[in-house]
Amino acid sequence: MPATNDEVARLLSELATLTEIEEGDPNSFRVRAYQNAARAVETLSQDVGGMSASQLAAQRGIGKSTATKIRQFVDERKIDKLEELRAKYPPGQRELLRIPGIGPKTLTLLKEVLRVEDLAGLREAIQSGRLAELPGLGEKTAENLKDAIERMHLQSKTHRRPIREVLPVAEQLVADLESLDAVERATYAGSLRRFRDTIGDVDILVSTTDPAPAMDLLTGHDLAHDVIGRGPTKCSIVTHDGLQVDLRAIAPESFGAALVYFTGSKAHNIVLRQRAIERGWKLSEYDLADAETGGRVAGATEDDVYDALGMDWVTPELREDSGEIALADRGVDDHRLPELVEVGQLRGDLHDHSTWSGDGRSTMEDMVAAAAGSGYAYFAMTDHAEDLRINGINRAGMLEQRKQLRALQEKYPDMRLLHGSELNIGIDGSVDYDADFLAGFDWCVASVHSHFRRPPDQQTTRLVTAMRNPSVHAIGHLSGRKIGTRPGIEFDLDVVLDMAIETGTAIEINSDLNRLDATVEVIREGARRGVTFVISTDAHMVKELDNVRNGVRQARRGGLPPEQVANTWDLDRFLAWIQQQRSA
Ligand code: DGT
Ligand code: CA
Ligand code: CA
Ligand code: ZN
Repeated sequence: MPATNDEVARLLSELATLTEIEEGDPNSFRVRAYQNAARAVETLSQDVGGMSASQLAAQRGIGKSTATKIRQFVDERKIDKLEELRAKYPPGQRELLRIPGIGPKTLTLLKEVLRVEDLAGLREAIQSGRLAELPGLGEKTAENLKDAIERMHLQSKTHRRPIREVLPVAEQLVADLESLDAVERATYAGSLRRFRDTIGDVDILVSTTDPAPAMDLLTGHDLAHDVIGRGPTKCSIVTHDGLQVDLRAIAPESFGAALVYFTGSKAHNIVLRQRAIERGWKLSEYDLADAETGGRVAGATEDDVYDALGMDWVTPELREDSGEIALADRGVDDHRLPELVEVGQLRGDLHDHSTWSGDGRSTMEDMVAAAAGSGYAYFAMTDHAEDLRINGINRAGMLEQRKQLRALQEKYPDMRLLHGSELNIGIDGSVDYDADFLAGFDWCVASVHSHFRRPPDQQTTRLVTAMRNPSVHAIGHLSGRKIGTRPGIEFDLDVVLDMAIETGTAIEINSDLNRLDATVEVIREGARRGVTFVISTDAHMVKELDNVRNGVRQARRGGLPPEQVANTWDLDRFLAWIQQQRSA
């Protein structure tokens, strides 16, 4: 398995995190060097696997010593320094860093003075009052930590982590397993396949008649910190940062039944099993079979299983027992699962950044070229507006960017380039620039980037005011949440969705895995009321244009049909809709 750039970037980030713990200083030279290198590798257009140490070191952001480490990983699939740090800071201890208020310094203090090396130890130290006695901590800090632990649900054994941290790992393991000759098919199941915001553990299934190579691969994988169980057809590992991965080998004739079983949800499965019983059958992870004779009814594919149960196949994103069963049931009159939006239906991306705003990582030219490569019919460049202090573009900058984008348009006769901006919704609902200047943009997304902790009625007014602005075509990442780290703003959903319909403003489904915003609840309700959505990437570099597949899965969880996604519309209809919004 050749090392991929993403994989190397992740290892370098891990190295940065561990070095930060080791040195107790986020600004240490080494920490910065690893972070810069991770970013450089992420945006590299060549494969690191084919580059020599000196070629690597010649890249901006990659130093000589880091280049050597990357080469070592490419050649040996390990980095000595990383192994050393991983051994020193096991998953239980690293987990403590997730708790707001615990940085590298406190972590070291906890370990050296109190011998606290995991969550259980920390809770004990808070409980017994030992923590409050630590120099520089005190009662107040102990109380805050206790609160933080509760708020993050870290107190339960089933501590969940944001999908952002899990999906890339699962995708890599699945790709590695799939590359084995003995494996016919590998896929992840469970909550990840249902695309939940947070994930307990990863469940991977492989279809094979020869399980050993797959078991060997996972238990010996360089992501595995510890093997917590291994049998002939089943094994479990814990990764270096504490994520559990379960692997099950399934005989091909049972693969469909196993996929249904392990995808869940539990609630969805219970209803399926009930339907099987009503028919005199038994549904298990092996097959759907006659309850008396054991004769097999179905099992090889999910389609077969649902079909035998008198149902249409249900997309994994909907398997939550929240109405999908009745919609899939062929025994119900007028049953019909909604037609759900698919990646291939999207004709444009409407929220994209470039190096024109400070946090963009690819040039406008590269972003546009990549979008054209995806076959899009339209593409909006929406760099940050001036009110965003660190990153925003002032008027002169915007006009210059517009000029350059118009010039670029000539190279792309088949893709309409829209000059836009991501505006900032101020505390009172106002946005950047003035009405005249705003009218010069082709397309604007407006988003909340500040003041997250105001009362709901104030946030509702804020959103409604922004929607009334004729230059605002869509509201970006509606809640502003960051999954697992920042709760979103609270607002009155009824009022906001009514206003979306009244003003014709679209609600964005942001494809960034950190965000996945609008939330499923918003999409579900918006789909029901006929609100128009857009699915956008909010890409800050070329690679992130691919994130659209995540936004689509989020939309599918909310049951959203393509008709209600404005960027599935053809160019003419899309442009006519923008015009209409302006004049409304
Ligand atoms: P998670 O890991 O907590 O994010 O959520 P899931 O849904 O991945 O749950 P997990 O890992 O416990 O189990 C994976 C799937 O396996 C689950 O969605 C349904 C199925 N499953 C697990 N345990 C049971 C069970 O006791 N009964 C039934 N019917 N299904 C189960
Ligand atoms: Ca799971
Ligand atoms: Ca599991
Ligand atoms: Zn953005």
